[in-house]
Amino acid sequence: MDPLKELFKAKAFPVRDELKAVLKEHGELKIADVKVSQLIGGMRSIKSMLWETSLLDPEEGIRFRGYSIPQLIEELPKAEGDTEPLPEGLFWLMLTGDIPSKENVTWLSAEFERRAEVRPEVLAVIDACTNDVHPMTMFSIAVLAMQPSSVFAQKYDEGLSKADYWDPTYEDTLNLIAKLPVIASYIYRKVFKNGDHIAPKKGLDWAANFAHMLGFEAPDFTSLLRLYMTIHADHEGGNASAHATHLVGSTLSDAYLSFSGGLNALSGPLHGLANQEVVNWINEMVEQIGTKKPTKEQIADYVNTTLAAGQVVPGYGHAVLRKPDPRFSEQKRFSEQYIPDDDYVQIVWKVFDVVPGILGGLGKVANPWPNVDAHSGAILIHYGLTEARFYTVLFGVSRALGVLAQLCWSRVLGLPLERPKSITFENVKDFINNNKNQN
Ligand code: CMX
Repeated sequence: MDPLKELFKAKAFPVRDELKAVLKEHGELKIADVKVSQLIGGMRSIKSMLWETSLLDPEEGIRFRGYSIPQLIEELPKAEGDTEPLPEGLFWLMLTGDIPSKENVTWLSAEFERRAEVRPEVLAVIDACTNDVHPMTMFSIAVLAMQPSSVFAQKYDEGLSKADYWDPTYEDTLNLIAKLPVIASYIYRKVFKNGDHIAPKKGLDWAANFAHMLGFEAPDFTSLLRLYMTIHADHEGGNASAHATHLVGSTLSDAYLSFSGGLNALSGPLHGLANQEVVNWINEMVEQIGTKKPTKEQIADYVNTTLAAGQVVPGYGHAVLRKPDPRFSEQKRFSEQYIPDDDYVQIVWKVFDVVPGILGGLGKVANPWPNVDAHSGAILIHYGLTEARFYTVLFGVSRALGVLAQLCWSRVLGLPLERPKSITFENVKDFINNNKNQN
């Protein structure tokens, strides 16, 4: 058994036993009530799911296994000469709860390299898509096209004990994460670089190889991608991509089917597609105002036009966060360090100065602050990755780390089929009337 699998098993088995005992002894203890506003309003904040890999605090932002993003930047192993963390380290942490050593992540980089080969049939499926198919749709299709190689699906067909579900899920997880940069860069080069593909290079870490296959060799871009892949990886279980992966996975669909479900959720403009929308929105603003150096007043006018048209300001607001997203702040920190004078970055910072005041003034927006998607496009544009339609694919590659680490946990803990209860509007009104009569 490989060292990561061994450690995961050693960590997870006692939790599995403890979970069973807790369920037996405290299963009837009430943890939350549900309000009518939550039932109608997208189940906001209802505690109804286990998610081991990270936890989101409305004020503090995300913590991965208890570590905030600044702590991760400090403590996760780095590549030689880089100050940004290796995403392999975060995956190790999410799966085991331990900060890995440099040797651990070097092993994992090599393991991803060993598992990275993609079958030609899968690439042929991508090639069969016309270039007007959105890159996220192609990405999801390609993940589904890899499903026949699911170890879990094969073992399940052969007859697999429930106690062993976690083992082939771990294998699928590592295989899938290893292949995603190959698939994603294949899509990028097909759609935007005339199909001029770049073969993977031996001996690189996961994100560095991804940067190489995309066609970006500048060391600063590689650092950026390591940071990007780390900070987008997980955002607890309730967000749409995580929850969709979890929901599909709860039916014992394998990692490929489950993750494709997650990608489809990430493709919506209220979720991951917002990183594309932010850039489109800024481009339209620049075109309309006629300058790459708009004043704050000009930006404010443009924001008001967006709102007056009944549209949202992309990159702002969040269902849980009530402060600027630490993932936004981390990208701002990177930009201040590497590219402070970039025009696009300057616009993003000016938008940050203007938008919270306007959204806050509406009186209905729960969180007027920027989220992760407000900043990412500006940095990518600086380094020459200008094709906004591709941005959510980058988010998706990173998101795999979190949702698939969790899928391993869901399998080892034996989490059951998800089946919440829906009721009709008639039921809600009956409930309200009964409640009135009782008071
Ligand atoms: N611009 C304009 N209006 C906004 C807004 C924004 N950025 N954010 C919220 N609102 C509005 C909502 O549309 C809603 O209006 P109505 O009552 O008229 O329907 C009202 O404020 C209340 O919404 P909320 O409780 O503050 O926010 P929700 O939890 O319902 O939605 C989110 C959260 C992210 C969908 C919303 O803030 C939004 O649409 N933001 C823009 C899209 C975006 O950046 N999404 C990316 C999120 C991060 C990610 O998942 O990647």
